[in-house]
Amino acid sequence: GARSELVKPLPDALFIRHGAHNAETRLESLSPGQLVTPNDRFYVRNHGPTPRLSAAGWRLEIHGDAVARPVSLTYDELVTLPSRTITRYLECAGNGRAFFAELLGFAADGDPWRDGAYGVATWTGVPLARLLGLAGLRDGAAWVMPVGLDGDGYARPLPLAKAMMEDTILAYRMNGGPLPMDHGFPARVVVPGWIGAASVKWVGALEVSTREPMVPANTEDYVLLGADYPRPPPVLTTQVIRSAVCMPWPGLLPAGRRTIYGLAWSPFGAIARVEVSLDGGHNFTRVARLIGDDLPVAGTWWQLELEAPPGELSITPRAVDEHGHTQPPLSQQRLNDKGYLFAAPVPHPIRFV
Ligand code: MTE
Ligand code: MO
Repeated sequence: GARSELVKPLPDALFIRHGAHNAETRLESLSPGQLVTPNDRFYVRNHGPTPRLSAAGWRLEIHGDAVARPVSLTYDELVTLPSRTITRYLECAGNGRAFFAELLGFAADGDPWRDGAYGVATWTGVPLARLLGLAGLRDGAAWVMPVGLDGDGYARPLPLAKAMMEDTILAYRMNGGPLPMDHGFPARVVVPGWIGAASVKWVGALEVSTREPMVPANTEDYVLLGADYPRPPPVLTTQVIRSAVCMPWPGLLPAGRRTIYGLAWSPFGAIARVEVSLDGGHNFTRVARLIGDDLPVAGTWWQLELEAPPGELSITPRAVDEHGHTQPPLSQQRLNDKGYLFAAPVPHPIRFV
């Protein structure tokens, strides 16, 4: 029979599926206070089926017109280079797309992800800067394009300055084990703070060039298209600061004294505060308590105690980070045809019975 397009099981209790090879985490299935998302619950966003690669047959080719001497590394060679371990989030640029339609009546193209195309992991890998150093950069080197070994060779160029940052790594471990197949085994790029599309999985090559390579992921997808934007369209880079209530949609709870849990995250740093509105996002009168780790470019759990009478109530969190960035009001949410970067606070409906 046909085998599944993904390797890991996707039980309905843990995931909302979007087609055959995409699934978002049900945030309510996570443990409040435990920031790192277990691998078996981490969202998967693939442009096709997961390729099943072996470490033994794998090579990393570092080449291109801006490389001094092309390099080919085996898996064993990669994992013996000095490594760096970081805890950072990944989030799909389309996370929250469902809310363009639900809250603004704007039909955006693409899967209607809610809040669960977000996950935090502890990644171990080799900084791209070190790998590029092995090959040597020529004058004029300006772009590094990690190329995936999946179907069409998904690839997306990174400006050299971002590739050279110490936290931009070629990761081969996730949460203490080898990178799972669906998350890019044997090795993937992790570009903290940037849209998930930059963190290329199943990397087989790093192509270093003087000119920006033009590929679907920086011309048609992961760009801002629409009436508000110029042509050629701006290419997406950094994510937006966001927050979520971790409950089914809508939530259902017994009336009375309850604790509501949620997550908040920022691509710029740690979360400083989570404010909460109980009137649909007009007045943010409450401040949530942050619980567990609050890590820069990863996120934090928060909780809010409330006394709820029977009836409908919406809970709207709004994150503020250590640099003062916050979520724009819904009235300032910019629209784009593909529904990227939904940033406004989301009123999460709960029925208390
Ligand atoms: N890399 C390859 N090779 N192929 C892909 O389809 N999808 C990208 C990125 N890297 C993708 C890829 C997108 S759009 C996202 S959001 C992240 O991987 C998702 O990473 P995850 O599946 O590990 O959560
Ligand atoms: Mo994505």
